[in-house]
Amino acid sequence: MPTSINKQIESLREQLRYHSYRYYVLDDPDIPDAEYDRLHKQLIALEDENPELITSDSPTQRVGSTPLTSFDQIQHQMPMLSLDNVFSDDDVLAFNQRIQSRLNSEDAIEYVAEPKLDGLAISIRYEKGELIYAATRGDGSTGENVTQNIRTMQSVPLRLLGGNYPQVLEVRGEVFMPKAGFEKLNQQARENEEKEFANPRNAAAGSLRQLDPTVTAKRPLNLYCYAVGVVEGGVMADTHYEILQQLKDFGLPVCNEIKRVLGVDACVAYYEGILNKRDELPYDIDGIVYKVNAIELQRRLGFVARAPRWAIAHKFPAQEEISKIIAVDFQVGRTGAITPVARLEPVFVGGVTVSNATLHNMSEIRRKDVRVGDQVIVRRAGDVIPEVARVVPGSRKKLLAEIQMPTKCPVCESDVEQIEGEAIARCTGGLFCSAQRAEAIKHFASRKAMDIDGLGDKLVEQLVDENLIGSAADLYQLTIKDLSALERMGEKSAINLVNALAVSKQPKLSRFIYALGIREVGETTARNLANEFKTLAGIQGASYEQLIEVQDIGPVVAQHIVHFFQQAHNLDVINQLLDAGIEIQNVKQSESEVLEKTAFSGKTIVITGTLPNLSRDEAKDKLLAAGAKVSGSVSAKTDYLLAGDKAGSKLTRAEKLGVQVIDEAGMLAMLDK
Ligand code: D41
Repeated sequence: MPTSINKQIESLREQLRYHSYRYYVLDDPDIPDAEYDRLHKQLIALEDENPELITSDSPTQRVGSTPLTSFDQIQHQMPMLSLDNVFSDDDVLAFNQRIQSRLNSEDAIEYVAEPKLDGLAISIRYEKGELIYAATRGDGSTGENVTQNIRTMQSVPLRLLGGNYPQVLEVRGEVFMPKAGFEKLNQQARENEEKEFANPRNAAAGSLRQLDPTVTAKRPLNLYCYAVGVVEGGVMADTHYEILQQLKDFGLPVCNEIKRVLGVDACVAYYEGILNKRDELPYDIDGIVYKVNAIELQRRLGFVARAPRWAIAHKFPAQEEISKIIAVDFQVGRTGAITPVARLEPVFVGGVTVSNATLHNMSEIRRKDVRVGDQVIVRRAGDVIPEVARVVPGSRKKLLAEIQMPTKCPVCESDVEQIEGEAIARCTGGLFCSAQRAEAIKHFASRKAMDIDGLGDKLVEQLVDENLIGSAADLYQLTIKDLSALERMGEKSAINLVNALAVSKQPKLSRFIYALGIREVGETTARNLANEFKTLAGIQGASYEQLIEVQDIGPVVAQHIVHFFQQAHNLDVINQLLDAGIEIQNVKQSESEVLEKTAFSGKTIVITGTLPNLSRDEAKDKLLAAGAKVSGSVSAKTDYLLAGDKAGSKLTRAEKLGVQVIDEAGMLAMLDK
């Protein structure tokens, strides 16, 4: 009887280990989470009844209950090396040159390229397949014993899989916190009014340094292995890449972006590829590591000081740098929103020089307690606007005044209004405020609105500054004479612009609605309004109740639309536009019915890569006109991916999810049907 219980317990443990492996190593679970939980509960119940059968490598034994008072030191039997850093392609070429000349080889070297995770290096020791201890890197020779904490991580096997592992195996890897887990942790911290972590790296470090493992157990930590240390009583493969495959077979997680590349050019190409999808990766990385693949070549190359000659880290441009706030200005946007902007000592961050960064709004300023004169972390990630992320802790050496929202608009001196419960303060000047006027007119003229060729942002500002126009309607009163009198404007350009204005006079209803710049009415909403109500009068006369019935329109947008058409000055501008000869192309009664019948009606489509003939915006216009929804990211809900050249990660994702992929010709053929 006890043997059969023992068998049952062992079988449950094996199943749980296997499913963890499917989940964490293969990223391909074959049972739902609930089923895993059920097996886990079953094991707990059996172990509760038979405590003498509990072993320390059981999946139930991850979280120890005794907090430490301090961490013990552990001496690494084999030191943990460091990595040299380089920042430019030239440095990578030089690295490759050194290797080729040391090896006396003209042939392209095979490398393994790996994302460089931004976490903490650790070493985990397994003996006879059982996790014995885990230690931080420390100074490379001695680290801290963090076994209790590492054991709480679901992705770390307490027992290796299969039987082919060496008797002693030390694996080295990076412990990190995925971006989503980090956001969630900070969200909780905000709700509990606790201190937030500055970035995922700090959060991972803080979590690993917890003396109480029950705290660590609640932290979303993950591990990717990237090397082996001590290996005894068994052999590992003779290339780095195959060693990583072996680690996976033992149940250890390895990053699946890791690739073999032949030659230094392929290294740099890999770097560019990963840099391009850096923001889409679910974890932070700060560069790429290149390693010579053949272990024999690694051995021949050897080490300098504490770093191998056969590996190097090619760092990405930093996304965060320190600068100082010289002043704070308040910018007025098209909708009157007032945004505090920090003027900074210029700093190179995310690949560009930044001297202005947004502070978002007053509540963000208070939350981060930012003041003029502070040393701050400036952050520029991907294509997003540079922002002041936080004050450098402990850097404020003297009393600094709090930043105040001005009570009057810095542009027109109208009152500034801060609505209760809304983060954003607004100028109440409306079209009276020249900032809003200029922005409103730029928007009106823009490509997706009235598409007035040759009327760029600078020219609009010039026209507003010189008081030649006070509203969009005034554009249509401009003469060649007025325009040629402007600085930097030749007669030819003046003629072209007047022509472009004339050409723009027959906008589709949806473009005209979009051009009005009603708050939160984007292209799609404008199109839905046009399809629903068919005429400007129809939209203008629509009640709040009618508006919220329209696809994609919620209470807030409906309120903005109603409010817009209640403002006398807005009606004035519309009437002036109509008087100036604007002829809106209404939606014909039958048109949206036709819309519903296309192959794309109601379908969700993502566009990626470079199309052979159409621009992405042109393709999008065609798809929207055919009743499609165009979205930015591929998910299980995506119906089609329209893919052009250099489609990249969205294509990979679409293929993985089984989303149908079409090209430009395919799309045009479907539209023709
Ligand atoms: O992802 C990383 N952070 C990473 C770090 C990596 N992918 N590979 C690494 N390889 C090494 C050698 C070549 C020395 C085995 C490393 C590190 N070292 C490393 N991490 C911290 C110090 C050194």
